[in-house]
Amino acid sequence: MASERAVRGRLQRAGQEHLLRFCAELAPGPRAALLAELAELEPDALREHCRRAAAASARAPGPPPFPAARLRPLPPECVGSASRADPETRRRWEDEGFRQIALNKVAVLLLAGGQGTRLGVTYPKGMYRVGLPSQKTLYQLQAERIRRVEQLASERHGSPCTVPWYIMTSEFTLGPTAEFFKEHNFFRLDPANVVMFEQRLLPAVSFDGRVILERKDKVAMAPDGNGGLYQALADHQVLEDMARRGVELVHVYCVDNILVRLPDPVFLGFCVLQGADCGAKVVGKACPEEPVGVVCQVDGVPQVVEYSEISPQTASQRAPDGGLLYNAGNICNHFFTRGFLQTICREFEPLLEPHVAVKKVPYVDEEGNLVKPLKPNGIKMEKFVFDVFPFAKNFVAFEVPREEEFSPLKNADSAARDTPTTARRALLAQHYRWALRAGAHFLDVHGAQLPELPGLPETEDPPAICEISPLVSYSGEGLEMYLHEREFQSPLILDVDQARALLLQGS
Ligand code: UD2
Repeated sequence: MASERAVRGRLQRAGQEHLLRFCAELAPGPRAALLAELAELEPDALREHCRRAAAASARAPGPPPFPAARLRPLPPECVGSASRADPETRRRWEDEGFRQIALNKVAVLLLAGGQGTRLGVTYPKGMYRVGLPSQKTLYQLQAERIRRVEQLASERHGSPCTVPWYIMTSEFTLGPTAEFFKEHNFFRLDPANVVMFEQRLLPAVSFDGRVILERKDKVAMAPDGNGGLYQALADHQVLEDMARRGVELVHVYCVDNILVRLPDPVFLGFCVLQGADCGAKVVGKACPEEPVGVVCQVDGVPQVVEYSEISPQTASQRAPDGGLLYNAGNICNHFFTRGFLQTICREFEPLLEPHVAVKKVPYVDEEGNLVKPLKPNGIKMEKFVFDVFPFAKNFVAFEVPREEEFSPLKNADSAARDTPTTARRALLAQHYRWALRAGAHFLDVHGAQLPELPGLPETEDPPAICEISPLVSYSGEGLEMYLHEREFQSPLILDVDQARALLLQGS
């Protein structure tokens, strides 16, 4: 156990001795917990962390770090498009992606260490149900997509294959996520192919450079951002695990996009055939103020400028065709080769500059009272997953249609956008479109045919409820054999059993 004397010495070195001010009055259990937590903080790194935070707060709010003069849109030669490519090219990309998957060279990596503060839930976002008829959670949808892609790749290439699923968690999400997967029998994936690992936490710091105590016996800690990925990969030898499995290509994504395609053979194939070491999927931005980063060039090098770091004027700039000049919206969906990740972890991770977020951080005051501040009082420092893009030798972006691939769950239903309702509608509208395309007819209670989608998928429910299990179709493929020239009434829940029943009826 860490002795108070040793811990005090380390904190003095870091200039943070105030963290022990309630230590003497704590019961033995909480006291030991506090000392253990403080003993983990490396004094020189802590001193530097606090210095940087205080310096950043002195600059805040300051001008955006990326003035317009440094920015350019991406050059067209490094951007591919799923919707504008001709069918033959698209098929080539998809074939290549499936080939790599069938060779067991592909892994997916989920960033799931965030705290879901905006959504306002106390459990990991992946466990959230948006109210689908099947009651599936985000984690279950993702697990089933992985299983379906494994099946499709195996069928195409005639041998079984595996897509390992790496899940980065944090202290806040690891326990409940691991428990949830066990409770659900890993959604019938082999647990040996689901690898969870934990990112680090960093202390929140006041504007004058002092680490904040959240309780008398607890430091206010927060995950070190989704760019904590690179440190976490090194901490837990994850790249070595990938190497042992023969994984060469890694499809990284964030937890809250209900439409996420993972792994996506088309995106993977495009990146591989372009010889890319690093890539990002993008969608056209919905409006200038949409909270997504923009993928662009900064000083001639590919980078993402985060929504919190771009000025409203730059975000609203128009291109000659009238569209947004910075229109390539980042959807936190990235491609990396294992070699690229290795180079980042070995050489460049220490060069990644943390970003500063000014937040309201609950704290104990000098008298030991718990305070929930009404105004921001602290700084959290985070690294961003995309900050490695400037180190790529061959960066590509891949544009995909929003209605097929992006509907994030960020906010509670009281907000106007990116809510459980908009996410549910986006998925059900997509499945309704797929069913119509496969030749299904939906009838109302009087037997009259229901129309195609009348409005924007985010603002209205589709005319009929249709939910298709990812185990039956991953991206709308193969539905004709169940649905062609058949009539249905709402709701149509096309799960594996229903699909089998429809096949039997048809034969
Ligand atoms: C992210 C992107 C933003 C845009 C948007 C689209 C980053 C830094 N920003 O913004 O550019 O693409 O998504 O939806 O990628 N996470 C961790 N550890 C952490 C913090 C976050 O794993 O310490 C995960 C989190 O669980 C989620 C993902 O990273 O899966 C994105 O995090 P977020 O929802 O906080 O990011 P957001 O919406 O601000």
